[in-house]
Amino acid sequence: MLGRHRKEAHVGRPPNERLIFHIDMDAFFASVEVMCRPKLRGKPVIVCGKPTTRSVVAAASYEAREYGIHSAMSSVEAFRLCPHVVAVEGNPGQYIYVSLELLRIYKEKSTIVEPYSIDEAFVEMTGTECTWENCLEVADDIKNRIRERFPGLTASIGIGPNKLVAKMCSSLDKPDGVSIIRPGEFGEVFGPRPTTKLWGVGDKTAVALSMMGVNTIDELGRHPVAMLRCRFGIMGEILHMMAQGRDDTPVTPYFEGMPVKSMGHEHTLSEDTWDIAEAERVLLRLCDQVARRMRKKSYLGNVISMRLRFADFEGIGRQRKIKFYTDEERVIYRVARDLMHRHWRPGQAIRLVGVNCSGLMKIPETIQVDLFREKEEDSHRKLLTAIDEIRDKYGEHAITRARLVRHNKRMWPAARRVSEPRFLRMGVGSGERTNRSLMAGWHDAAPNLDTTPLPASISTSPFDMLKHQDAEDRKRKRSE
Ligand code: TTP
Ligand code: MG
Ligand code: MG
Repeated sequence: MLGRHRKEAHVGRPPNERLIFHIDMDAFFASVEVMCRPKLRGKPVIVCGKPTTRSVVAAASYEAREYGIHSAMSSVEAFRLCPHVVAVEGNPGQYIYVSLELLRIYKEKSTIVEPYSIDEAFVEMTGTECTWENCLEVADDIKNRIRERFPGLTASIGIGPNKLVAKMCSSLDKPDGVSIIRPGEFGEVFGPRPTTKLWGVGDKTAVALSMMGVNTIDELGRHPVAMLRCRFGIMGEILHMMAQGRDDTPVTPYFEGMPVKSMGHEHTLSEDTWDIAEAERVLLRLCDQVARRMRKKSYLGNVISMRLRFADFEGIGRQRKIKFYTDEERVIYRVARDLMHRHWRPGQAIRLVGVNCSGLMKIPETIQVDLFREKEEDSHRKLLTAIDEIRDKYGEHAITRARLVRHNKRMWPAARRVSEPRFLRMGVGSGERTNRSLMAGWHDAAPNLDTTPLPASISTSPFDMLKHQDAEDRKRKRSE
């Protein structure tokens, strides 16, 4: 009844029965890294935050798992189990990019897509062209689209009449499998399994259940609900329902309400200026505000627009699509500044400067959790988080860029400057040291760290992409 081979038609089900896919990528971080470094294909690979002696395995390729390596194990233990395992440092920006692109692929099949974690999503197929009869073909099509977009990436798909069943089903045939549990089949498949296999049941609950004589999912589903309620409160009722494969929670798309299309700021200068450096400073401040708003609202964008209005009230607006999503002012600024330099002509007095970011994607909370856990490793990200926190606490003007502080050397002696990016603290605590240590960098490489540069064609961290884009711009300029 399970497995990718089952093609028999589903008969006799009410047409309005729910049909839900749960899609989980296989060895997600490790597979993305292998995709970027094809020579690692077929090798045991682990992805660590930073491959120091204290780091932990975030993801292990299926080849590494054959040695007993798994997520959350220390990298020291992983090297002990498999001395030739290749450790790769994680690239959070890359995983988020792939994750958001995967959601786009799923959205081609249904408008109702709920991201559940950085590599998982529920897709509500009820009411779409996907039916119990053709769901295997639809699942194969999704897998093919993923492979076409990201060579080498595979997903495992669980198909069921609700989220619980679909979720539990997707892990039955990993990697690269499709499993179906039709209405009424849950007990047959999961009934004999221990209660810990029920989604959300941890060791503690399993022990408490075991003390009541409940060891399997089947036993839990048949246990008097009143006794479960008495022991676990409302959770007891939910456990009882779950053990019978019942779940009526909706697939909740991460976008509720009207989607925000863009975020931008404009500023009319107090006096028109012919000085492009002055306009740049205004632009930088605007980029800072836009990026801050995007981070606050959990948006990433990939279309950056710049607008200028001149003293004669004529104006220009130019935009550029970049190849990755960002919420960082340094990226927005570099693109907007380049647009400004390309389209402003000396002699044009600038009256207004504006910047806007569109092509927005909401970062689902579930992804964000992973994002920031990983991104804490990234010093610039840490700095942005610190700055956001300072502004949340002390107001928007508590901290600014050195460039935006007008030539007041007495106020900002050299000893107090932080190298790059040049943020200066203003009037709060003793954060300079914090910033310095965030900038300190990291040098403790593990022996098997793979340092092959990523091919330019692969979307990677925003800055590699930006370099790539700059190179393309230079090429274009030369040919113009
Ligand atoms: P998972 O989907 O749990 O694992 P996976 O995709 O690596 O492997 P599987 O084929 O079994 O699904 O998690 C997705 C990613 O989340 C994973 O690649 C790395 C990250 N992660 C961590 O950073 N820490 C963890 O403890 C776990 C479990 C995952
Ligand atoms: Mg996974
Ligand atoms: Mg997962």
